[in-house]
Amino acid sequence: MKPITKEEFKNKIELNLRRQYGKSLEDAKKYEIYYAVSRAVMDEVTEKWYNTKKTYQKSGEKQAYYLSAEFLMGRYMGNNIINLGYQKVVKETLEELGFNLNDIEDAEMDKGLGNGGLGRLAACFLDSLATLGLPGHGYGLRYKYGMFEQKIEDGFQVEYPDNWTKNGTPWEIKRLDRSYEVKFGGRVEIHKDEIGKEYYKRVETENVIATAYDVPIIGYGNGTVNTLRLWEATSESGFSLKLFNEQRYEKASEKGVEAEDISRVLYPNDTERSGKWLRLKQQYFFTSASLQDIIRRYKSVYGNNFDKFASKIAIQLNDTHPVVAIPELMRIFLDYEKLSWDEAWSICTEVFAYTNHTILSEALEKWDITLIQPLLPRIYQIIEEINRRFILELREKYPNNYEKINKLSVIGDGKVKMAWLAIVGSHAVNGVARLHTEILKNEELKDWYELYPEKFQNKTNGITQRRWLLEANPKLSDYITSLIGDKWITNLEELKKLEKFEDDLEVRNNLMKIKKENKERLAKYILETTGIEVDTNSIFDVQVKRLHEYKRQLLNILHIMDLYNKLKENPLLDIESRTFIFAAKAAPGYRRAKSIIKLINSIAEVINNDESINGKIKVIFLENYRVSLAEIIFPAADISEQISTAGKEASGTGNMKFMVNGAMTVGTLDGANIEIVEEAGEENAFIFGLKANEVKKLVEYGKYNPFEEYHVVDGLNKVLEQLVDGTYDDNRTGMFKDLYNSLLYGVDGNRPDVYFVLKDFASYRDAQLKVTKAYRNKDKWSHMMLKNIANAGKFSSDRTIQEYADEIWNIKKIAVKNYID
Ligand code: T68
Repeated sequence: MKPITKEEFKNKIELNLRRQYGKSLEDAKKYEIYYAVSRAVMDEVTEKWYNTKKTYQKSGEKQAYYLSAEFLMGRYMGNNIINLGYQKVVKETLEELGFNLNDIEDAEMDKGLGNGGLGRLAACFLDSLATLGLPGHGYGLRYKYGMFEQKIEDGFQVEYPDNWTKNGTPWEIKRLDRSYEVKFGGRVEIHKDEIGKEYYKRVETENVIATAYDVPIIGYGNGTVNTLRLWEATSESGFSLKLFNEQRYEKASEKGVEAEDISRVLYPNDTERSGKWLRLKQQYFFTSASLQDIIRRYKSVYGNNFDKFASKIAIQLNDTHPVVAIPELMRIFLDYEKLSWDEAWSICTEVFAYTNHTILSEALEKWDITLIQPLLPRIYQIIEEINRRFILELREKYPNNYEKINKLSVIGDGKVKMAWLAIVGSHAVNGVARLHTEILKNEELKDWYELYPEKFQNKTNGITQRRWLLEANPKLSDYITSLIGDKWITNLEELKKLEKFEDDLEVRNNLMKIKKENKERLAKYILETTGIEVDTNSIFDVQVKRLHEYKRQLLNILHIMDLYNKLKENPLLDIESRTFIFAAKAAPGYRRAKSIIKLINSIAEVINNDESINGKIKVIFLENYRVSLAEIIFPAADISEQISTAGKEASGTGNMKFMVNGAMTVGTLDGANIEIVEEAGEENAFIFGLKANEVKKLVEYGKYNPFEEYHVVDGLNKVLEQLVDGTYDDNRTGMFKDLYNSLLYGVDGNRPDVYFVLKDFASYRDAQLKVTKAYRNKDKWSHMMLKNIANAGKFSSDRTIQEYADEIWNIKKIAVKNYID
C-alpha cells in the first residue's frame, strides 16, 4: 500500500468534516477536527485490519484472547498515528491547515474503562501483542461511563460521571452482525434427546443482548491490526409499546434499562472486592458473549469437532473478574456441543490460564451462593460438579486431611471462591513480579502450590515504551534515537547502549536539559489547572497512583509536614527546593483514602500560601488522574515515589514508567521495585524501610507499638499531634482525627498503623535526605539518571508478552499478508 500524501489526507479531513458535521475547516471546532482526522486515519486502518484478519484465518495458527473487565486505554489518536507511521504527515497537514496536532489531540476524551494498574496493564499488553505481530486480542466491556471524573472541591474529592463518548467515538466500529444472547435467571430443566441421553436446558430466563464494538489495535510499523472487542448490553424486548400505550411510561422501558445497566458503569473499586449483584452480571455477560464469539469463529473452520480447540485457542483470565468463563465454557461444551464431562474439562484446563494481581486477601472475589445460584442456576450446578470431582481427587491425595480439603474446596462458607475456581480450571497461574509470585507460592497460595507446583509461573509486568516513552516524551525519544538509533522502539533492551555515554558529560547535560523542558511543560499544566506557580529548578517529587492505605501516600505527606515544621523552626534551613506532586483517585466508598486526599490538600493550602518559607517547598494535588495526564507527569519527574508497605504491592507499573523517563526511585523493596533496583543498581535508587519478611514477622509477633516511634523519632510526635490540634482544617469532618487514631490506636478492631507508616518514617526521611544530597551533585544525579534509563529494558511489556506467548499461550508471530489488490 502506498503511504498517504498530505494532499490526500487534507481532502479526507475535509470530506469527513462535511459528512459528519456539514462544516468546512474554517468553522469547525477542535473536537470536530479531532473526529475528522481520526476518521481519515481509520480509513487507512481498516485495510490493514482486514489483511490481518484474513492472514490469521488462513494461517490456521493458534490465537490468544485476553479476557479483562478493564482496559484503561487512554487516548487513541496520538498512539495510533505513531504506530502507523503517520505522525509526520498528520502533523504537517494540520500545520498547513493552521492547527497544532497537540491541541487537536487534547480534544480526545480518555478511554478510562479501567481503575488503575490492572486495566492499564491490559492496554499495554494489547499494544505489545500487535507490535510483536502476535495473534492476540482483547475482550471486555464497553462501559457507557468509565472511571469517574474527579474534582477537588474544598480539598475533598467529588465524583462526576465520565461521559467519554461525548466528543464522538471515531476509533470503534459497532458490529451489528456480531451479537449474542446472554441468559440470566430462570430454571434448569432436564430433557432427553432422540437417543434418550439427558441434557440440560435453561428456561424462563431473562435475556440480554451483547453487541460488539471493535477497536483496532495497531502494531508499531508492522501492518498488524489486532482487535479489542467490547460488549454493550441491550434488552431483547427493550421497550414495551403495550405498557407505553397504557401510559405506564417507566414500566415500558424498565426491561431495557435493567439490561443496559449491565454495561452502564465501571465499578470504581480497585483491589477491594465488591460483592454487588450487578458486578456478577457484568462478569457473566462479557465472558459469555466472548466465549460464544470464540466458539463461533472456531466452528466456522472446524465444525463440531473440538479436538483442536485447545491447540488453536488460549484464554488468559485477567484476575478473577472473568473466571466465570470456566464453568460457562463447560456449559457450552456439555449442554450445546454435547461433549462428555471429561472431554470438556480437559479442553477447559488446557485453554485457560489465570493471572493474580493482588495479595490483599480482601480482594479475592467470593460470590455468595444465594447470589450466584438464582442468577446463574446452570453455572452454579456446574461449579458444584467441578468441586465434587475435585474433592474426590483431594481425598485420594490427602486421605483424612479434612482441614486441608476444606481449605481447598472451591465452595465453602456459603460462597464460591473465584480464585480457587481459577486455579482448578487453569493450566497456568501467574503472579506479576518475582516477589509477588514467591509470596503466592510460599504463603497466600501455599497449599495450591503444593498441589499443583507445575501450574505456577512468574510474569513480571511491563509497560509499552511506544506510549510511555516515544509518545509521552518526544524530546527524550528523539535524543535517544540520535545516540543509539531507533531500535529501542521495538526492543527496549537496546537502551543498554546508552551506557557507553555514562562518562560523556555533554550527553548527561543534555539529559538534564530535556528533563528541565519536560518539567516546564508540566509546570505550565500545573499553572493552568491550579493557578499555582512552581519552580522548575526544584526537585519534582512525584507520587501518582490510586489512593490506597497500603500505597502509603500518608507516609509521604507526613514527611512533608515534618519538613515544613523544620523549615518553620529554621527558615535558613539548607534544603533543596522541592515540588511534591500528587495525583490519585480514591474509590468513592473508601472513606480513609478520601481523608488522605483531604489531608494532602489542606497541607498544600497552608504550605503554598506561607510566604515565610520562600516557596522552598510546594505541594500540588492534580485532580482527575488519568492516562493522558500521566503522559505529561512521568517525563517531568525527578523522583518516583514507590513507597508501599513491603509485601503489599503485587508489582506496580508506574515505577517502570518513571524509570524509563529518567526518574530515580525512592522506594521499599516491594513488587517490581526489587527488580528495578536490581537492573539499575542499588546505588542508583533510594531504598528504605522494612522488607517483606520483616513486615511479616512484625505482624506475626503482634508486638509492634507505634508509640515507640511516636516518642523516639524526632519530630514525629509533633506531626501527629498536628493532625488533631487544628493546625490543618478538615472542615470538622473528623477525618484527620480518624487518621490519627488509625495510626496510633487502631480503628474498627484493626491493629494500629496496619501499614507500618510510622515504623518506616525515620528510614524514609533518611532516604529523602540522601535525595537532597544527590540532587546537589549534578554530576552524580545525571549519571544516576542515565543508568536508570539505560537499564529499563527489562520492563517493556514486549518482554512480558513474549514470555506469556512462549510459556503460557504457545502462540507464534504471524507476518500479515496483503489480500487487497
Ligand atoms: C494492580 N491491581 C496491582 N487492581 O495493585 C499492581 N482490583 O501492583 C499491579 O502492578 C497491577 O495490578 C498490574 O498487575 C489493580 O490494579 C484493580 O484495579 C482492581 C480492579 C477491580 C477489582 C479489583
